Amino acid sequence: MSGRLYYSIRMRAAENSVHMSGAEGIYEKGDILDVVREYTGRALTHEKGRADEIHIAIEELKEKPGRISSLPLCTLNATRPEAVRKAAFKILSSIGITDRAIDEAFNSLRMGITMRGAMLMDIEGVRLEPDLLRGVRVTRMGISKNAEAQLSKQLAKLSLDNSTVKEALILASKVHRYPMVLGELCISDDPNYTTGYIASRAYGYIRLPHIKKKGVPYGGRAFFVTGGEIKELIKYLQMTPVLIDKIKPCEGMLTLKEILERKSHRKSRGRE
Ligand code: WAQ
Ligand code: MG
Repeated sequence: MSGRLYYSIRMRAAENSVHMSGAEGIYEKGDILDVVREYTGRALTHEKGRADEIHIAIEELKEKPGRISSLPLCTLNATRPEAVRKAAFKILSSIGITDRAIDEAFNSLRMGITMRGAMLMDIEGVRLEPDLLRGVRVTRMGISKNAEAQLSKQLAKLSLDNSTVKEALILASKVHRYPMVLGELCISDDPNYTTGYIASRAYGYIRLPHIKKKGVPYGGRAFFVTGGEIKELIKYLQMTPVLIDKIKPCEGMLTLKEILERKSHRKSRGRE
């Protein structure tokens, strides 16, 4: 192992004190100046408006980032919102999450309150995070240059090579490394972005088109967790640096049936 230093660089921008955009990654020392320039540019030219406040944090990591693979990605082939929701239920309940918890997650994400972080929910739908308004922010994750190039190449074939998909996949790949996390439901808070996802180790990252109606300005994330120490989980999500350096396959559209069959294949191969 080399003694290279790594840095977590995080940006958040606001207009009139309202959060507008954010970005983060893990980088080597030689990249810092370029990344700061790129993040600043992003904040100044965001489609939602012009930031009047930009915060950039650069932090030397005291702990070497753990290297992990991305989750495999696919898109559920369904167009009717009702069918998409049903599929999400089927997939999440097959990994042990109760319908009650899934209902609770969907309902909370539709309440119209946008949290900064994610809800933590046990498999019965009971909320576990200490701050119910803020939720838990996942930070200190990134992707190596090589892996990012590979990911871009795979996503480009699916016309999905954009920062929304990449950042969500990177976040989910960190979250689902932790054995206590069984599954996740995510709906964007961007009114024009109607594709969400569910993620799990068992099935990977499954994009859900039409999970919300156009124009809805709120969304959120729910992590379904089981067993173990919540404090340790939160510490991992917030503090443990993780760097993606290997990309699992990114596929196009799959039907619910194909997705459900995948799980048994993965299992019988001893998974991943
Ligand atoms: N940690 C925990 N929760 C977060 C974080 C974070 N770092 N960032 C956002 N959230 C929560 C917060 O409640 C947001 O309102 C909500 O998630 C949605 O965040 O493959 O863009 O950044 O095409 O709007 C899905 C991509 C995009 C699907 C999700 O989420 C695809 C997205 P957003
Ligand atoms: Mg957003």
